[in-house]
Amino acid sequence: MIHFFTKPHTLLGGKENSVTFVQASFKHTLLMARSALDEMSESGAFVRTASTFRNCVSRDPNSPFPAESGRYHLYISYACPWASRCLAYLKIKGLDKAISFTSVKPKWERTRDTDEHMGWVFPASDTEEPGAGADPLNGTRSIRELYELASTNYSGKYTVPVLWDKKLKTIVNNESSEIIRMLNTEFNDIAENPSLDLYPPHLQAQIDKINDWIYSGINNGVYKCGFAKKQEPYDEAVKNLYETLDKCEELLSKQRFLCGNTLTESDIRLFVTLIRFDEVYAVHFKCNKKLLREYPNLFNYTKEIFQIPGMSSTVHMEHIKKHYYGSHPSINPFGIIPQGPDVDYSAPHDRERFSS
Ligand SMILES: N[C@@H](CCC(=O)N[C@@H](CS)C(=O)NCC(=O)O)C(=O)O
Repeated sequence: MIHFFTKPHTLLGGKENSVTFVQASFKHTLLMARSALDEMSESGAFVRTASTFRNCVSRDPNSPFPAESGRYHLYISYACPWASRCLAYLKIKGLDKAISFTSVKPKWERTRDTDEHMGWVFPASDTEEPGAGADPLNGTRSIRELYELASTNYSGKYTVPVLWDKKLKTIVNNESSEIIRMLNTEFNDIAENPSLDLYPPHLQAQIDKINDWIYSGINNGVYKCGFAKKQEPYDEAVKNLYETLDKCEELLSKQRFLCGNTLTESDIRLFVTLIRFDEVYAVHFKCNKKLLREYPNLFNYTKEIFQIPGMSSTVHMEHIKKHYYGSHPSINPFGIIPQGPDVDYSAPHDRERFSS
């Protein structure tokens, strides 16, 4: 395995990157986690572990991972909100010709015959599951095998997204919050839309702050509701989720986007959770106190972002529903996929009212 630690400071920040929140009482459990379903504290609360591969692609041609067209591949699942952040950047920055991508199948399957691990697998052919493709680079059967190619002694979760370096045949980075920062700035020489800056210097402090409370209240908040194994942590997560949604609703009643009148990274990060809310989280994760459709500003805001050119192609609702309802038997033992509500995000929205 190749170790390079060349992390530009702009890629850091945000609670999801931090390993310091792992407290002694459940450290052992978390370090052993092989899947999100194992990430549990003793009090029955869901606690997400940090990602492992944290190198960076750089615009500097002399860096270990220089930004070159055709060199990198993004492994995603259309179902996964974290991977979908990265796919959204590929599309709106116009990088989908320079960086290829493949989606796995939506439903977790056994990744090996000799143990019980369930995770992301590739279809055997590109026709087996619309949207999903066979691994075009390494011929692996699962995301697990990719991690094992990159590291012989890896012992963490086998998560998507994975930013893969075709030249060095390794994982560059598996943390979406860092991958999107690289896609925003480091590939501008080859991006079709280099002037779009979703993390502009004058808004960085504001974006970082917003990301923090949206991550813990909403992005990760819905998982804390859904994966709680006791009433108290569930109640607490729901309270925090709805306080945070109310705060967003209030903000978006006064301005078009989270940081004002321009789209930023914070909006993409919020969008990937909101687009899954009524179809999945409201039912599967018991986030049913109020639906997204009952928040006029948040709902119209979600429609507006969905309608940005390129964005709708990142939302594959069939994959999203098949994954959540089908991959967590402890929550939905029979894997039945609810038929509704089939929300139309391409319907007109009222956000132009903020244009000057
Ligand atoms: N912090 C990571 C989280 C990625 C993540 O949790 N991905 C989930 C899919 S939504 C996954 O691959 N889980 C596999 C597992 O839990 O075994 C990121 O943002 O990139």
